[in-house]
Amino acid sequence: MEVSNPYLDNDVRVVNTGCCHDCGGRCVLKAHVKDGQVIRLESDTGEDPQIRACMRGRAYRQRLYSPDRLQYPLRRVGRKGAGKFERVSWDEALNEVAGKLKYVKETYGNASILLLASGGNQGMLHGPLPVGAMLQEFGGFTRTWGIASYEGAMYASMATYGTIRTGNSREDLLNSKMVILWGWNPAVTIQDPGTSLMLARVREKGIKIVAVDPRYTDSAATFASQWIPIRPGTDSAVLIAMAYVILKENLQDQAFIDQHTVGIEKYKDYLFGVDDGVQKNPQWAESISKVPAEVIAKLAREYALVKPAALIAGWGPARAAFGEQYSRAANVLTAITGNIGVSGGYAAGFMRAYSSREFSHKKVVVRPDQAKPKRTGNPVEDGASPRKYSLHKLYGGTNPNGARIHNAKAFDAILRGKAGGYPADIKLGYVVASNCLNQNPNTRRGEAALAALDFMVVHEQFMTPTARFADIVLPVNTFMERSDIAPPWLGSPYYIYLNKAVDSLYEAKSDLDICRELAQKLNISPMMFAFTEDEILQGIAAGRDDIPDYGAMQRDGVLKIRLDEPVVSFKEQIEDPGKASFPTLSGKIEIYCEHLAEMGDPSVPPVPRYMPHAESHDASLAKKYPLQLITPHDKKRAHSTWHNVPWCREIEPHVVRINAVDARDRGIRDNDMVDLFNDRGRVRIRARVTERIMPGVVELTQGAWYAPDEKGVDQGGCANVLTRDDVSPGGAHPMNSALVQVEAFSQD
Ligand SMILES: Nc1nc2c(c(=O)[nH]1)N[C@H]1C(S)=C(S)[C@@H](COP(=O)(O)OP(=O)(O)OC[C@H]3O[C@@H](n4cnc5c(=O)[nH]c(N)nc54)[C@H](O)[C@@H]3O)O[C@H]1N2
Ligand SMILES: Nc1nc2c(c(=O)[nH]1)N[C@H]1C(S)=C(S)[C@@H](COP(=O)(O)OP(=O)(O)OC[C@H]3O[C@@H](n4cnc5c(=O)[nH]c(N)nc54)[C@H](O)[C@@H]3O)O[C@H]1N2
Ligand code: SF4
Ligand SMILES: [Mo]
Repeated sequence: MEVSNPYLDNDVRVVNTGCCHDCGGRCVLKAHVKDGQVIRLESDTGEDPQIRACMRGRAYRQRLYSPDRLQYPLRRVGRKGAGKFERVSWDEALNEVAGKLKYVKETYGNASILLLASGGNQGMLHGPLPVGAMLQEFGGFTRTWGIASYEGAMYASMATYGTIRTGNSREDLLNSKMVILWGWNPAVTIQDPGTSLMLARVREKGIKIVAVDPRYTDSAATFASQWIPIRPGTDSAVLIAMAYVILKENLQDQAFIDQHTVGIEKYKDYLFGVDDGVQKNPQWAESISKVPAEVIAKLAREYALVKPAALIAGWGPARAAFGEQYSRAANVLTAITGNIGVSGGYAAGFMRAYSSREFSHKKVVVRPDQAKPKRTGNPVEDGASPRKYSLHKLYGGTNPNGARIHNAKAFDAILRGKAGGYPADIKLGYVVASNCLNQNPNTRRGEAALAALDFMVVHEQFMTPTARFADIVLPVNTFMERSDIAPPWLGSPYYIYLNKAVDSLYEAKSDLDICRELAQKLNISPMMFAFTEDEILQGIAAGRDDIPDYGAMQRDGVLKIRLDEPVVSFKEQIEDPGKASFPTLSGKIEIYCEHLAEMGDPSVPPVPRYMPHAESHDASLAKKYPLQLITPHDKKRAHSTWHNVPWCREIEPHVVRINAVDARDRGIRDNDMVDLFNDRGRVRIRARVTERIMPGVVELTQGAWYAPDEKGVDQGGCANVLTRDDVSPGGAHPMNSALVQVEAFSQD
């Protein structure tokens, strides 16, 4: 949709579009197009709240017109991973993909086709959707479950509240008296455009902001008046000790607890050592977390007394072994202090504030026969039982069935198949909008797995480390070359309409068009493919009652939804419990979760607990690998996307951050080359010696592209060379739970 602007060159049209890769935003971009080329990008200049693009979106021309863009279909000619390909026609490429799909289906069955789909594009249409529709119609496929982003936080949110809609509108933070950024760094991760602006206003208003993070993040530096460094993986201990202090000193909101929660007595049994003889007091938590006992006690008292207070429990600490325990402990703390359902408070949880699909918190208890659906839409999954530890009695969240493979285990499943306890022997990998080799844990095992596949096809824009392992690579266009709708990230009420700005470059096509052509070769006709792109988008919009005028949204490139008042999750339940209940099994906030209790398994305790694991700071492995590695999200990229964009790379070099104490012990100076390694792999990279990370912890942000040398040492700085391909019982990926060693690198 074009808007003419009299102040501009008459040959320039301004296309209202947006940016929607997988970062914490979805932003307005206005593409200035001249002679079929985007010559300039600007962002939202319209009415408040402005949905302004960050530097990555503004640098998009360098991604769109990158000399590295994949231009035409490619067929592998060298060894897998070597990156040697030859140009083939679309017809040849698609014939080969269709032939392999048919062969694998006939020879091994549909379950041997594994869809490795991820969130590289966050539009509602393009990306994995058409591929799933196609493979479903083809007789089904094996699907993964387990979102790396938030699976642990989601599990905890479901167990505690029965829903993921637990957040408040960002502007409601202005009504808080204290805001705790617990493992939350929105100055970098965005977490809805406008969040940083709101935090700046919170600070200007004199509201105290505290940051709890092993790193002195940009958010801590910009907004917080107190930084509490904490050992990774020990947050649940500190949150549990805060509950201990509050209950011991009688600072809890007892009326709230009595009316809205179940299980406080059972939690007290754990806190006061009735279970195990251990008092979960601040001294106990200090010895685990390195946070001084008096700091814990003070924070607990402040949080309980300065009301309302907003504890924002980020997903990063939950992207860890037993990550769900941290989230559970945070949720329960917000309940004990009565900070739920009130303006200025915050329930933690999954933190979705607004969703057009979920206006009210409906309680739906899933009957046992429904937990094992006969028809799932994907024939491979029909009739499969819920996976172990699934919260299958609750509606929503993820309740994967046993026919699915956890995303972190995809490589292991490819390598071990049914003999390893997986539901299928995988032969064919179908990769879309995913750089799984780089982004899934344990990259070197990933290499072995991708090399072991009989066939792999990748839809991509660039020759990523994953695409190098493909047999066929199909070039995909970007969101500037097609139209789409992007929903907001977490809680801001708006949609972006991404109008196509320019024609597809080179021979690139959309995922939708690729699947349309492939479907013909497979002799199938999925219903979706009978419609044009615009018809499908209209259909998507029609399913949402908060998009009243598709045409206006398309024209403006954005639909800002006006809410009568800021969202405060669970306001109805708290104001009138007679009328509304929590969508949990008990109808209340579950400090003690009956659904978990029924599992009778100590790894999913019914009350939150601190639980060490094989790569905790004090595990026996720490003698060999004494440093804890965390792998946060980077401002230069959204995961691996924008990695190869020069304007973004200029911002700062990719380094491992290490505290001066640890560096000195190892003879490492700032800017030295170092080796960062464990039994899974080795990364060679420059060190940044800094006080912005606590001793004992090193940081390597995720997303830089894996680039192994001939000895298998990664020269690219890919964090997942070092991470564990394990799964927490709640489904969390343990990406912040790896032990490593760092050594100065010397040539000899
Ligand atoms: N710029 C940018 N923004 C992004 C993305 C991106 O790649 N780049 N990705 C987007 C996506 S898909 C997601 S899921 C979100 C992720 O959003 P988050 O999960 O919130 O992001 P992270 O940076 O992984 O983690 C947040 C903070 O947790 C801290 N942390 C790590 N381990 C621990 C711990 O054990 N305890 C405590 N207290 N803190 C810990 C990290 O130091 C970091 O500052 O970000 C989104 N936004
Ligand atoms: N160590 C560590 N690893 C992590 C994390 C961490 O915190 N630590 N975070 C995890 C998280 S939260 C996430 S969400 C994942 C993200 O993992 P991925 O989703 O795999 O990573 P992305 O780089 O966002 O996108 C993957 C690819 O999608 C491609 N792409 C973009 N648009 C399109 C499109 O329209 N069609 C197609 N076919 N391809 C497209 C991009 O070129 C890119 O190569 O990474 C996870 N990995
Ligand atoms: S990268 Fe994310 S925050 Fe930045 S412009 Fe794009 S959508 Fe917005
Ligand atoms: Mo994510």
